[in-house]
This record gives sequence, C-alpha cells and structure tokens, in this order.
Amino acid sequence: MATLFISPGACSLASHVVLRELALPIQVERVALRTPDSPIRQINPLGRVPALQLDDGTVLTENSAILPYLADQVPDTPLFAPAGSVERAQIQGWLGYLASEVHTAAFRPLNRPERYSADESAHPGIRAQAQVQLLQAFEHIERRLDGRQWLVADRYTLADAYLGVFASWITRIGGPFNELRNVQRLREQWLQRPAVRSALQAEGLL
Ligand SMILES: N[C@@H](CCC(=O)N[C@@H](CS)C(=O)NCC(=O)O)C(=O)O
Repeated sequence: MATLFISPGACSLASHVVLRELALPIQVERVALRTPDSPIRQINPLGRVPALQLDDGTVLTENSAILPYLADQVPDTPLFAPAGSVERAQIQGWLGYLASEVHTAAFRPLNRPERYSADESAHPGIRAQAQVQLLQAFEHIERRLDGRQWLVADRYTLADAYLGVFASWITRIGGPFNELRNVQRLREQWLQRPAVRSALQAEGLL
C-alpha cells in the first residue's frame, strides 16, 4: 500500500489533510525529523516530509507535487480543476506561492536561522527580517481574501488546504498576525472540516 510520510504539525499536514479529504487508500507513517537515523532518510535524501511512496516504490516529494497528484486520483474532485483550465492554473499559482514565498522564503529563516548564518549573533536579525517577509506574504493573502471565502473560485481547494497549515502556524507568533481577519476566518473554516479534524487527531494535535 502507498505510504505518506509525515511529522506531526509539519507542512506535511497539508498532504495528510487532502489524503483524508479524498478518502484515498494510503497509509500514513510518522517519522522523526532532523535525526540521522530517521527512516525518512531512506525515503527522501533531503530527510524532509511530506514524502509519498507509491505501490511501485516511486517516491514523490514536495507538497506542490503531492497535492495535485492526490487530487488527480479522484477525477472531478472539487479540490482541483480540469487540466488546461484557468482555475487549475490559479490553484497551482497559490501552491507555488505558499511553498516558495511563505514557507521557504519566510518560515524557514524564521525557524531555522542557522541555515542562513553560522554566526549565532546574526540569528535575531535574520528572524526579525523573516517575520517582516512573512507578514508581507500574508498581507497579500489577506487582500486576496477580501470579500472571498476561499483563495480560488467559491469553493475549498488544494490551495486552502495548504494555506490552513500556515494560517495555523502564524497563531504562535501573534501580534500583527492576529489582525489578519480574513486569514483567521479561513483557518477557522478549515479547522471545522472533518478531514482536517481527523488528520489533526491522527497527528496527536487535537
Ligand atoms: N519544499 C518542501 C519543504 C518540505 C520541508 O521543509 N519539510 C520540513 C517540515 S515542515 C522538514 O521535513 N524539515 C526537516 C529538515 O529540513 O531536516 C515542501 O513544500 O514539501
């Protein structure tokens, strides 16, 4: 059986939530991160989650690839849109934005400043600037959600499933992030979805 490798509360929660939303027959395996003996190192040479191992042993990595792949297993799912459609391109645009501008460009230096400088005295400055970048990235999302319930069209899609994870992460920062009313509203709606609740429960987070 195919296996999705996750770590509780990590960005792999997006793939986990979508797997449950689609009720796909894929098992979920928790792994430790950043330990040399973690089994994820045998699956993904980068040692990162999410990683999806298919029945034939092929391994897919990156939320931006795994989320569309999962959705494509269920033709006509409202989580995605037909190949060639503008909606599909818009959903993919948000997946790219979340993976690059929000996760890699902002959360990573905020949480892992040691990857940007070996000089510990530089870390507070890296964190502070990363938080500025993160706020700017979320302000763009906040404006997009003005008068809209979800990021694309008028329904919950892969883009919202992914955004829900990062919208949860910012609650730990608070301050100006608490003022992002549209983002908070989307997060509350995301949290009410049975698939999100069951994924959180399975990850030991409820
Ligand atoms: N670009 C990847 C990022 C994956 C990633 O950074 N995952 C983190 C958890 S949120 C991880 O596994 N970190 C462990 C490490 O970097 O050693 C994606 O979007 O799937």
